[in-house]
Amino acid sequence: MSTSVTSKVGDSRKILTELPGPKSRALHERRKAVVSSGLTQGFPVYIERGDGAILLDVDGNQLLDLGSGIAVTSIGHAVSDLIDAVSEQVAAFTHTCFMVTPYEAYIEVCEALAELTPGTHEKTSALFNSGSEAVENAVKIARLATGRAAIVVLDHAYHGRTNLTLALTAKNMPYKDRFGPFAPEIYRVPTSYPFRDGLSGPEAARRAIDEIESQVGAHNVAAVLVEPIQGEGGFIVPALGFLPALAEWSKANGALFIADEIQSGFCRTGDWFAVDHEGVIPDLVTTAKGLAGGMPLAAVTGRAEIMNAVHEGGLGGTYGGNPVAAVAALATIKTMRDKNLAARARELGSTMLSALTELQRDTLIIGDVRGRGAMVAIELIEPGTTNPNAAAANAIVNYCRSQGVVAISAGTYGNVVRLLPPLVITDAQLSDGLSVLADAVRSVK
Ligand code: PLZ
Repeated sequence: MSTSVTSKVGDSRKILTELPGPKSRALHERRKAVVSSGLTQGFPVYIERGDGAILLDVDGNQLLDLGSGIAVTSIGHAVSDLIDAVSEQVAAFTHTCFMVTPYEAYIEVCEALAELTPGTHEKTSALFNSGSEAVENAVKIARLATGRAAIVVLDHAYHGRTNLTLALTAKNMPYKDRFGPFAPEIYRVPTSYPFRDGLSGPEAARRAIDEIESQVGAHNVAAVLVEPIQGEGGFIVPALGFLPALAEWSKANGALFIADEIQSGFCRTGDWFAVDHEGVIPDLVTTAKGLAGGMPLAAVTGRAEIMNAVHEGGLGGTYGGNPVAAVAALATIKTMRDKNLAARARELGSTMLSALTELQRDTLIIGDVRGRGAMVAIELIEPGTTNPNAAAANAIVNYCRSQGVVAISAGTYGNVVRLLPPLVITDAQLSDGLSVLADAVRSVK
């Protein structure tokens, strides 16, 4: 391992070699011999250190991070409070298994989740390692608590890659193809996708509810599971009124309303949670990613009577709520509070949305600019149509990467470029990133 403790990370993008540079290319060759080619290759620039919104690669290039490792490092890279908390915990003990001999940090994380998630009702949580695991457990809990089997999910949904969560995820390639058979009793209904359906929130909700009632039967539904802003599906922001109507329908019909806030939660959209925007109070909330600043931690949080309906021993796992990840979450939440990162996300959002809306006027390939807070995207189309233009999205992402800007694509049709900067990105860094993105869009015009 060649990481040098003396290497420093600057505060702006600086490219010294072609990208990927020679050391990254050599690592990539080594990788090919031993890492399964089933993993996405992404941007094969190998990282040595990070600081704030800058990543230093093994060739000494300083990259601007506009992806936060898919909405994970919202507080930025190398945050001293998190480093201190994790280092102290590693020195104290790394693991006991909470089910064998417990420790305080797990309780503190659950206290924070009870306080921060929507609603003032009594809540309890269970902690896990990945977003997929949290979603799987939310489904288990919902079925047990309601005594019903059917889970309703939306078109364009992404909920994970394990077998049950693949059944919940919509997109075939690359996620589901030939990995089935998938778990039964999952029903998919239309989402609210204003750019493509032109429906108001209540109209889109009516369309979804009609399908649930006619094709599933309200009394069979254990839960309606939604991402309040769909992430991998293309940063689809539902029309106002859609989420409240689905939540109300669920309540009226004895079904649980589950918000998957794994990508949209923890200040990303300018509130602690994306559902806060419309005052929706879910029965269960799944969280991960931004929760622990890069350490693997996920949670299901919900109404105490639902969460506690499970028999003792029904929930668990060796590592869930690992103490190192738990203290990382506490440091992350403290940083979000101290720096008021929800407010910063709103500022970043207004800067990004106005720059991208202006860019849209100069080009025929941006069909839609959308997002909330620091979860913003452009949807690329073939000029004069609404046909998805995945080639343009790929070209834009590749151009950004060639300039040392880490951008990522999304979308059922692969035609969305999404921006998920660390919430601590500076104005100068963001404006640099947006100008590279503008050049990228113009380069494919
Ligand atoms: N729910 C809303 O966004 C993870 C997936 C990347 P895990 N999204 C990134 C990829 O290609 O695998 C995600 C999400 C929402 C659930 C998950 C799953 O979280 O921690 O990846 O299991």
